[in-house]
Amino acid sequence: MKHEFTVADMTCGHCVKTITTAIQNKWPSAVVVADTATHHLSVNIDADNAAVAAVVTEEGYTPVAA
Ligand SMILES: [Cu+2]
Repeated sequence: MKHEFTVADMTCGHCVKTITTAIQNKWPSAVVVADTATHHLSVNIDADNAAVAAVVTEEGYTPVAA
């Protein structure tokens, strides 16, 4: 299942690495695609949308369902 978010405060490669690592620590098989230009985050994993958003929020970012 694909989860799409806009993360306005995901602005550089460091942000992408932090978010990707946190998601893959929780779901090792998650496919994460992030674009700092559009602030778009796509996470392909069989999990609850809110659970994915919570992991991103825990890292200090602000995901909005897109
Ligand atoms: Cu950054």
